Amino acid sequence: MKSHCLKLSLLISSSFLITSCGSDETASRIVIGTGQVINEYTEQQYQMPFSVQVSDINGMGVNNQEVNVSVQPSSYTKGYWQLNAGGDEWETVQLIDCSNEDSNRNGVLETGEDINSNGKLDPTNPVTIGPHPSDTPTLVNGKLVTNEYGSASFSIIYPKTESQWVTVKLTASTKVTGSESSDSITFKLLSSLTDMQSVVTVPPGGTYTSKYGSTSASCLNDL
Ligand SMILES: [Ca+2]
Ligand SMILES: [Ca+2]
Repeated sequence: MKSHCLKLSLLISSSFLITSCGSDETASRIVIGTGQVINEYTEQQYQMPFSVQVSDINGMGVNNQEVNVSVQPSSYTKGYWQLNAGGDEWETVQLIDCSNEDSNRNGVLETGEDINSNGKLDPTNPVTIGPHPSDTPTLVNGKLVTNEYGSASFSIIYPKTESQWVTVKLTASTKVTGSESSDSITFKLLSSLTDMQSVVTVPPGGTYTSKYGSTSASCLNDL
């Protein structure tokens, strides 16, 4: 009889442990990482690799966790390229940063959003999310799922012409037992060092000016 009671109490104890483990997972954390490396994806596009880590409050990686990644432009920059003082690298002269005109971020031009009066939303959303160039697990069929250590990798791809002229906000989020955790980083789309140092050719992207304007330090026009 005694031993029967003991078994029962062990069962209660183990079911309590399972509940406790679930609440640990609820307090998961997600962190975005990048090595700031810019690869040449095609002649016209760059690729920048990223990773995410999902862990519980004890720092243990959470396996098989689906992660959502999104990128939205937060601002654009007006300006132009010139050679630096040493003549060995392209550099930008940045006139002004202007907020994304799509204030409600729905991709639709609405009354009051076309601040520079050119008939369209600026900036365009120039970034697509794609697979990582070498790491696994990576994005497959639009889905990013962590490995046994809680890690997963992906990249962003964007036209060279947008590099230096658009700032984006990258957000990664995940849901564990109904609770969402997310991490965001905001950064200017970068150009590759190789293209910056190709001073015998044109600047990165092949144009000398920002497509959003290069002569007026005002967000009220596209000059
Ligand atoms: Ca809108
Ligand atoms: Ca506009």
